[in-house]
Amino acid sequence: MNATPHSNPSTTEQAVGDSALRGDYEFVVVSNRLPVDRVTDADGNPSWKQSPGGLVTALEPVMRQRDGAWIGWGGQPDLDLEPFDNDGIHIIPVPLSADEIENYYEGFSNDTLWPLYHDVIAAPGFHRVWWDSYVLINKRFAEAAAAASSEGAIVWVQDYQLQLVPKMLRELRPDLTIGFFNHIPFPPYGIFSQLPWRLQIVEGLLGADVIGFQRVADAGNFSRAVRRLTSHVTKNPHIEVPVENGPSRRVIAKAFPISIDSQSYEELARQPHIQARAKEIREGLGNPKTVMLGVDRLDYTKGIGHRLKAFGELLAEGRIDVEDVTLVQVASPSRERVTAYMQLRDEIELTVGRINGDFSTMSHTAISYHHHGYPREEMVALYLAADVMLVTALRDGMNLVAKEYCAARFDNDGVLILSEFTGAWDELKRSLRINPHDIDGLKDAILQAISMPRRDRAARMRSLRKRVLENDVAKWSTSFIETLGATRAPAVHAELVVPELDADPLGELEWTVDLRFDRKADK
Ligand code: GDG
Repeated sequence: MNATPHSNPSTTEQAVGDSALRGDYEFVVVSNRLPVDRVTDADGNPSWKQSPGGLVTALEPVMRQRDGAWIGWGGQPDLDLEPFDNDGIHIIPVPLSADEIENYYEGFSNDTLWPLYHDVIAAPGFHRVWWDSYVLINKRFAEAAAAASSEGAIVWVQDYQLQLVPKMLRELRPDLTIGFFNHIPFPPYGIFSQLPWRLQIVEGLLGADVIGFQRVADAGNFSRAVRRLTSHVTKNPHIEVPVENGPSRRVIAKAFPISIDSQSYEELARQPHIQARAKEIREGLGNPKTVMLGVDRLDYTKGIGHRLKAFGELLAEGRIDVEDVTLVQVASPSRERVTAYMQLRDEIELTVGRINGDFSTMSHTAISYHHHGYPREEMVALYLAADVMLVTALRDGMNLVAKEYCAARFDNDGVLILSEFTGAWDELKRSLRINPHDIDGLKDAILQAISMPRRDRAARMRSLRKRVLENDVAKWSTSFIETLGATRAPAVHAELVVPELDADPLGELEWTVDLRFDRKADK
């Protein structure tokens, strides 16, 4: 079948109950970005390259087993393409015009919701034209999902760009089982209540049968928002949503902490050429005693400035020496058309320049700064090369980098410094916990990490790795899909067991969850 995913959005209401809105797919994933990239060869011929990050690796077996489709935007303006098959997954592109990208994606998603949901670290913009565009595009995605899904199908909607889709989709297709997963934090009510459209967002999400969050605290924040904005009865993890002329619907809102394809990171790290590359990286840095590493999208939520401040002060106070300690900072380009991100880049690069100007020597650079994206193999080599991993986010839904570092360290070495404001902190308690706002505390943690004896490092890393290897992304998706399945008839639930996750032994995975959902859109 070739469902047309982007019929005129204004036809949504007319389409309700329309039998034409039926597709062939039993399992449908809806995300802002497709899990494939459009690449053009030397002759200008376009083709699609799968970019399987953790999520697609986890969902691929379910997709294949259950006739799955993936709905999302192709990453470029005005890409109005027919659905196609790619590596066993049916891809349904949703087009966005340049104006829609500006208003729905860069505007409402990345300049309203993103800062609001991350503790207003930056000031959110509230603009009615952005909101109107968000509603319109959510409708378009909902229509595409309605058109693709078979009778009684399961639809799993991903992330904050699509919070209205569950309700819109339920109105179009009451027969579907709908899940939603929020990859970023859900803010406390005092912050969420600033949003002029807070009720619409809550109602949008409540269209789902299961709403998944990264942390228990996020699920709690959502339930509190429901209580403040509606009269629905909530009893953790259930929310009773009244239905006109019928029994109420029971929605589940709870934490499903996301993870990574842990085994594939370990397998990559065990490859001799990656270990050789790690050695080469250290040599290139002048073989300092300690290599510290930060890997982040260049985003104001990641606390990159806080980490630079702590590092710069330690150098200035002579508590560390540039000959002994180097900080490698990978700041991958992100949302480069959003003003707050342009300003952040200027600030970070100014700080890096100052620290390097003040402290670097001819043979040793204080901060090795890289504003690039790297292939996954290079990331793993960096993880292996780093004695200390710095995760200093001011607020982060999960933070996969922290988990990737642990998964890669099969040698049970390396120290993870981890912000308590990440979802990962809930699980990785044997890391060195920091509050990134406490610069003195952060400096102490850096010194503690640098001087930690091998035995302590090994004991901590062993425990961190156990956690990350046991709770991988396959377990995450299985647990979510089973919970979703359990909201349906038992017979259907029985079919929903997710088969073994296929690892990626060749390590050809280049981009990750983030890059699919978000970062690639910047290109
Ligand atoms: C959102 C939430 C949540 C980064 N640079 C490169 C590269 N990366 C990869 C990392 C990691 C991913 O991007 C970033 O994931 P994070 O979890 O650290 O952060 P966000 O991008 O903000 O992701 C977050 C996540 O969604 C999943 O739910 O954990 O809280 O904000 O995998 O390795 N990968 C490659 N080259 C790079 O240069 N290959």
